[in-house]
Amino acid sequence: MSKYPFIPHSRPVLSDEQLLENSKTFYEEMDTRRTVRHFSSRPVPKEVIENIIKTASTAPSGAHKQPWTFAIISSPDMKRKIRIAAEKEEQENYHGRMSEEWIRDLEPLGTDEHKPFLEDAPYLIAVFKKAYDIHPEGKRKNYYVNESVGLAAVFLIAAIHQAGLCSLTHTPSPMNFLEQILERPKNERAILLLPVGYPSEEAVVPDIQRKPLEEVSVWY
Ligand code: IYR
Repeated sequence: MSKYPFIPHSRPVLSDEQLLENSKTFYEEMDTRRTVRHFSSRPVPKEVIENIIKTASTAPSGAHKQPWTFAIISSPDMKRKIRIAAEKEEQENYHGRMSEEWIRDLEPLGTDEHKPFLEDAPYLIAVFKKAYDIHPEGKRKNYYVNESVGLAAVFLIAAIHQAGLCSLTHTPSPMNFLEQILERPKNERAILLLPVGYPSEEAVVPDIQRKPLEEVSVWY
């Protein structure tokens, strides 16, 4: 017997029809998710964001360490600072640091160095990975940190969509300015910055397709 407690867990056994319907409904819902780059400033209740973060934090993680911090930014002053710092980096990316191939690959998405969404969206969520935990007795190891935080980010993006909102998976590069502006402790590294809210009335998304099942799966 483990010296740690275990509790029973089960799922109701559903009919095949019900499984089919559930899986199809969820797929169809998720297939309507789009990355949006034009945000409305329409306010969103704080409790909605709290629920979204709680959902993200249900993601599996290495040794259940949950090595993540979600920083939620709604202060206009802070959003402005973040936009200025991100645009400074992106200016250099688009005009020198990125290869010609990279710039060409981004053309269908219509991105550039201007990031007004960082001020327009009612919330920015910055996702930090915790390389290790800081305890009074010293450092404690975390495991599979990149994978764990990636999984939490996926849950976050799905929860934002399911709530009825949009996000942009933004990766300003480099993004250490987030650690500085938000004054995060030294064990935290920024991995993503997500504007969250409603799309603006003029919002458009690129007319791009997802790969079909046959192209993304192999069956044995
Ligand atoms: N970080 C830049 C460039 C960029 C890179 C990739 I890969 C994208 O999928 C989209 C953008 C920017 O945010 O514009």
